[in-house]
Amino acid sequence: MIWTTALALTISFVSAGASPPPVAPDFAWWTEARFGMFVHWGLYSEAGSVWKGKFLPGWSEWMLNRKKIPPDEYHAELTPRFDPVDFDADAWVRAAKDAGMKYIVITTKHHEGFALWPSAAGEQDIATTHFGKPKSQGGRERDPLRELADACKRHGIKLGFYYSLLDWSHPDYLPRREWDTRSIDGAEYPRYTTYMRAQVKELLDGRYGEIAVLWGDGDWEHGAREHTSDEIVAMARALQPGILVNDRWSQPGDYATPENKIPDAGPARPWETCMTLNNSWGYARDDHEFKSAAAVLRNLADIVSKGGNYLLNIGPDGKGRIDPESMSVLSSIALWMKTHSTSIHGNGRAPLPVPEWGKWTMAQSDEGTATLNAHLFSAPKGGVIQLAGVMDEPLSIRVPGNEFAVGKDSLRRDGADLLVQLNADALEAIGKASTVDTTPHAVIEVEFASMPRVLTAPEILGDDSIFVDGIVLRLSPPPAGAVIHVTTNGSMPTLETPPLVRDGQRGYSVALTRSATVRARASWNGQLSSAETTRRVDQVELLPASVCDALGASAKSGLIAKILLGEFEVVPGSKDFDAVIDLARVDSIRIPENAPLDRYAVQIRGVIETRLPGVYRFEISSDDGSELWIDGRLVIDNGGLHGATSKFGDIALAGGCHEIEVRMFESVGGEALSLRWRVPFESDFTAIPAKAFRRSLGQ
Ligand code: JFZ
Repeated sequence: MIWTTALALTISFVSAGASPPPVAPDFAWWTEARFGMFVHWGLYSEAGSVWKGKFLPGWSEWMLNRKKIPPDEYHAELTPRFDPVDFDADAWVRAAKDAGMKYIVITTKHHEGFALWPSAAGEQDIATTHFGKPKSQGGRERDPLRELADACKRHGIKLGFYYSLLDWSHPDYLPRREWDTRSIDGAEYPRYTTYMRAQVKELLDGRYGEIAVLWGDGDWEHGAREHTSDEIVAMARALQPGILVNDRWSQPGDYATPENKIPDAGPARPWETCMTLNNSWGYARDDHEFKSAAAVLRNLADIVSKGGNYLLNIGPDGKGRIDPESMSVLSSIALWMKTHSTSIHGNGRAPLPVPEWGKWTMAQSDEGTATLNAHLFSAPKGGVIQLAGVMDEPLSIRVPGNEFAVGKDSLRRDGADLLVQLNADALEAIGKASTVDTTPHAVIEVEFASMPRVLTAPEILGDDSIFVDGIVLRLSPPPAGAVIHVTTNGSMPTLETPPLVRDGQRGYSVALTRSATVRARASWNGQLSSAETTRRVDQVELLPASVCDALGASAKSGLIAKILLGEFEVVPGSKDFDAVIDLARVDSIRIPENAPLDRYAVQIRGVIETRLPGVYRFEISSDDGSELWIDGRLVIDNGGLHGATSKFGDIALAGGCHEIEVRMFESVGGEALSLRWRVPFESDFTAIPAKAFRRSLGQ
């Protein structure tokens, strides 16, 4: 009977409404892909940025906005014209695939409010055009998303959907554009979000098969609360397990989306640069300023060398054709990819400094080999490529697509560095391909039997900068055969600095009991690593605490919140809230329920109780700016106008009660406020329990 009970227990546990755990995003295919095609296609494509006969340079998909066209007039003009009889999904997908693009993200609905598929939720969709109208009504009854989804499946290309939260046409979308004279009577933004959820559900409910990316956009006029972003994203993950959700749903999302720019250093989290091919996302008839294939491929190498993805845009015209200039660029990219795709797909950051002649990328094979790919935008000085700190000999060095390998006779060691002396043939091949902007760059592949040992500056793990009694700094182990040299008086380590001995328990570490400047270098084969690591750590006093029980019975739990209405660009000072008499009580650091949606500032004050003495790390996340003060000291300045941004700060606190004050402001659009802490001797952040907060000492 026990098993029955157990089974019953198991069943009861499972059937107790335990919701399935959210499915983690599937980054494997995306990271391997590195390169995708963005497609902006809608009614704007039929206009081609021409309105009443006049061409408007710039973003054609913004023409309604930039020409201040009443939405009804815009749709009345373009809906009857949109009939992409030349749309050939297989041609689009083949063009992407040949160019080495392994996924396609298409605008299913852009800000104009036109749905590219037959949507039961909406009025402005493909079914209102001749192209999408049912055959019974004389239409062609075609669904572009269906045709594209089928073509992607046939060719093994992943499909993603762009969806705009912003909608210039929907009667319930607010705010209206200022030239839009339609009455707002009866308009309800919450009803618009119901519509939005219904449309996203249509896109992801399986009718188009597997959808690998949900690319949100146009989230800046409202916040996550209003967008019901949590609900939409949860629905997406439930309908499409593994789906990737970007950072434009007024939430951080799964990855960042820098636009038309390549970050100087790749963000730590997954990221994807999206970029136009000319100056417009949507088809723009008279815009002929297309990037060259060489420029695109250098962007691609740059992005991959920083661990990112590249989503390159195509804007098909109103007939469904990819214009000849875009096709020409894609064909040149395809030609380069035939020989060099292995230096892009599955590649990422390489453990080498950025060279002056171009970029390094690196890939590892399933068999364990590792290949360093030198993307040569220009001929290296003296024909020499330096593999800084590479301690192992490569298996081969070759110029893909050329009949010769560069040859290992070209190799020589210079201390801890490997040098590849390119011979005349190699230089000639590279020279032809790399010195002019119109010709795609050359690549040299350096293959190793396994991940090569690289002599780099040891990493000082963690990022602690203050301590009370003592601190142990741990360092990353050196490559096999190398040693670490560490000084704690700020002097530069030399070969004469005694090597750091590995401690059985702590590994490579340095224990400190007073302030110090720690510097570390590695050495091998009598050579020091060119780079070094420096960390300053300061010994500090504990901030004394007030005795909590001095608060007595009057000390109620919770914090006091004040709301100040107004337009801010910086965090207001504490005294700015003195005039506010309405108090709210909150049980944590968050936006009070009674806060308006936009244009306000919040002050939250009270007492926080720390059980243990030691260094506390606080992390505040806010949109827009915020500050954290403890016992009158500024711990975090996360000020300024910005999207949801997190910052952390450290402070040494005695065990007991400390005064805490958080101030933040929200301008318009997204809003966010949260605070968490990492307590002494712990390694992770945790939520601050409500019982740690009390009203201020004075109340
Ligand atoms: C948005 C759209 O408005 C545009 O039409 C296009 O679809 C592009 C991919 O996305 O443009 C943006 C969105 C966000 C920023 C800049 C342009 N931003 O956050 O800086």
